[in-house]
Amino acid sequence: MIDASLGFVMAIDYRLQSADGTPMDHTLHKTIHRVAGDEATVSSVSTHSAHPSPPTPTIHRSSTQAAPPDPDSRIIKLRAKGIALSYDVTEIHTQPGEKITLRFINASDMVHNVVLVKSAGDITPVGVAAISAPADEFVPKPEQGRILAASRLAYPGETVDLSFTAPNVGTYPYICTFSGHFTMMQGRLIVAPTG
Ligand SMILES: [Cu+2]
Repeated sequence: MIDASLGFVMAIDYRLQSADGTPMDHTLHKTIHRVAGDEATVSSVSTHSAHPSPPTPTIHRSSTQAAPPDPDSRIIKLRAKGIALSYDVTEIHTQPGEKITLRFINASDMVHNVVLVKSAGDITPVGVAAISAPADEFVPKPEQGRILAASRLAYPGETVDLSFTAPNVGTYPYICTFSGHFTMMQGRLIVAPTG
């Protein structure tokens, strides 16, 4: 199984057994890929039953290029660093209708994204569903109704732009939906009336 487009390096299957030696009917499957001109990076880890073996989840990169940021938009930079599951900017203030480009600079060692959701109550449903949506870059289609805007995945060293128009007055969380990061990796967009 070699996926050249993802720079596949190697795959390791671990047979798991419990502490008392009882074999478990699961295999931990780890694949290591090389990402765009970079060192090898563990890009997917999954567990699955050995009988029968389902297809290994694979992260697909979007083939369509993101639209360039609106030249009239205000660019706000966000960063992630090291192994911290956090954005360096966790509160952004704006007014309804303002055009905004969140420029996410991934200076960390992990894959992240930025997803703007409609309310605090949407964080968990979107974040949990995202774990099962690696094929959609961790932006779950069944929960689109809770999502206002979503960036593509930013691999370590990448910068991605997310452009949108600020919605009505309110508070809108932004989260990373890459495999389980949503519980910690959060910020909020606060839209207040003009003046
Ligand atoms: Cu993340």
